Amino acid sequence: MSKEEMFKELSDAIVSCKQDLVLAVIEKAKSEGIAAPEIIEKGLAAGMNEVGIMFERGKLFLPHVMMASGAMEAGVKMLEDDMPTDAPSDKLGVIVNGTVEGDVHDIGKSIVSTMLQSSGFEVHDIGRDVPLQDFIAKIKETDANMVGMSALMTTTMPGQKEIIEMLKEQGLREKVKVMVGGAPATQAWADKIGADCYAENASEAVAKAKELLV
Ligand code: HCB
Repeated sequence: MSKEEMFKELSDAIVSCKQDLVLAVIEKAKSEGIAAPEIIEKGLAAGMNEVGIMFERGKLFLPHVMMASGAMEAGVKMLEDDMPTDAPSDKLGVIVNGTVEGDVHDIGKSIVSTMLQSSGFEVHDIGRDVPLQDFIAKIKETDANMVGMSALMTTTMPGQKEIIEMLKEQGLREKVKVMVGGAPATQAWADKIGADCYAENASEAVAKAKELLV
């Protein structure tokens, strides 16, 4: 089976919520030497994106999305220990990453945290549905030089803007780089609210964090 066929099988297993099959295909992909980040992005996340499209078109309903999410989370967990450990001995930067208040979506945010961590950043993942002031508190507590904010809903995106305003009010904006992510975010949104960067996926989040901090 080619790499592409394996990614397709994995993506289809997510769409059909077959957790056992997801884990079996991951095992197969690992034994073929495929890197964990590639399995996550091209297999698992691709499947989850497909679920998103079908949900948006009304072709499947929330319980299905929840089951697919469960299969995705189990897959990511299985790959955690296989994330690359080519991190330099000195940390590249300190990043607080979380999903903004009112928003429980955290699959993508958690993948981003894992990938940033395995690339050499000290990451403080503060979870999902995080009160906006908690982002600021964590930035202060950890002396972070970057914040990543995830928002998956148009209704919660304004929280990203508010955090930027709070950073300005507290005199922290010059010191802390800001990254925004989540399906409805775009480069235009990042520009509009004055973020330093927008990351479409986890690999891009790592590349942009390196560009800004290293
Ligand atoms: Co949810 N949901 N959902 N949902 N959900 C969305 C987001 C909609 C777009 C679907 C739709 O209706 N079209 C929609 C939002 C519409 C809007 O904008 N207003 C929606 C809705 C409405 C809801 C509920 C309100 C549904 C309800 O209860 N009636 C409810 C939300 C309640 C709340 O938050 N208060 C809800 C619940 C759920 C779950 C629980 C069933 C489940 C989430 C499980 C979990 O996360 N633990 C869920 C899911 C899975 C989705 C979809 C189908 C997929 C999201 C996902 O995991 N994608 C999503 C549809 C979609 O996004 N198109 C749908 C896969 C990951 C890998 O992609 O985009 O999250 P990602 O992350 C990428 C990328 O954005 C970037 O890198 C990641 C990795 O590649 N990135 C960052 C993300 N965060 C970053 C942070 C950084 O610092 C940097 C980069």
